[in-house]
Amino acid sequence: MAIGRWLGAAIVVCFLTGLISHVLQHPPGWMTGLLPTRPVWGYRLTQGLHVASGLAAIVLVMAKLWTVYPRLFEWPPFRSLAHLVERLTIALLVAATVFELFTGLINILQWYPWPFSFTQAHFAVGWIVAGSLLLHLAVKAPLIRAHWRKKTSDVDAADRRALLAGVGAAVGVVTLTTAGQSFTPLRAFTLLAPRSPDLATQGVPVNRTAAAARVSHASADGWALEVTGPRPYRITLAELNALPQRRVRLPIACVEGWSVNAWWSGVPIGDLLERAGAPPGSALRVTSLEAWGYYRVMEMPAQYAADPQTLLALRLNDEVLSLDHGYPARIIAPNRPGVLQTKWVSRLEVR
Ligand SMILES: Nc1nc2c(c(=O)[nH]1)N[C@H]1C(S)=C(S)[C@@H](COP(=O)(O)O)O[C@H]1N2
Ligand SMILES: [Mo]
Repeated sequence: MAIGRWLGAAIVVCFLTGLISHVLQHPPGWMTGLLPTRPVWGYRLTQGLHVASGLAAIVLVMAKLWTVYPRLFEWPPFRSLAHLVERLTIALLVAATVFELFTGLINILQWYPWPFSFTQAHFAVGWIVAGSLLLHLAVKAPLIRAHWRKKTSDVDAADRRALLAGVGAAVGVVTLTTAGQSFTPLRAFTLLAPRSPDLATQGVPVNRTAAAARVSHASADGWALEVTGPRPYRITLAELNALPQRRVRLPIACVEGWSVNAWWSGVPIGDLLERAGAPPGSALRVTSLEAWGYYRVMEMPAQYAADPQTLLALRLNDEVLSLDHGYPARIIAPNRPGVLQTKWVSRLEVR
């Protein structure tokens, strides 16, 4: 029961933070204008929790299945219609949860062995987990109520304590050795995190390298930013460097759970849009030099484009951006998923 409770809590946290991540990346039209730009670390927190609760749930699911294991092979398979329904909801819950945790885990390990789109499948099956968890709780409600009424627990209290301590320790170890990827005080313990922020250039890890995106110094040579709008223009790197610069401290928060704060400097996007004659409240489409990739084109709602902290960044931690971090220019905006912090920007289109 206790393991079930923890697992339930982990699933609820994972589901809600997953919803937040989905909405920030694919908002339904009516929500686009409502996405908040503050706190700047909002997505860093929710996505850190998403991955941490998912990793904890992996340990808890294994423990839970281990404690109920004999009942999975009960014979006869069902004794009544109610019993059959109960077992089917459990089968659905287990299958959907295992699918979510497994696809999530191998996604943060950057391994994509499946033919379907990870984000769509992971999002859809998340609803199945939530629905079947509610069904499971409804079916088990009488039992749960009886448990809460019972005063003292019975015979094998010592056994249960030992099991809970073991499971607690396992969850603790997994959390402690991975949470440092987003929670700086635990950075020293990130043994199991796939991308330690310390194995990074300019103090920030790199998910997709310039080589993987087929961007080279040669393709960035002779670069000029193209800005379309009522008064379209092109602007070179030297000209961008000559404009008033702003320096902000913002995190990169990857959907895969790692995140890190950094100093970014460059030209506020609002200044570049104003120069193109964009009316206030304009949204933006950003295109990358990269020839192919899911994140080549990015839509930026108006509130991010107008935010004084949203930059076309030219510098990272006071050095010129490395090619891997998006040289000659990249986007950095507050409270947005890493996938939307477009690197190697080549064009801004006022919408
Ligand atoms: N053009 C382009 N920009 C991109 C990506 C990409 O694949 N192509 N990856 C994004 C992802 S997933 C993340 S987490 C951030 C990471 O930025 P960094 O490599 O500078 O840490 O860049 C984003 N910008
Ligand atoms: Mo990312």
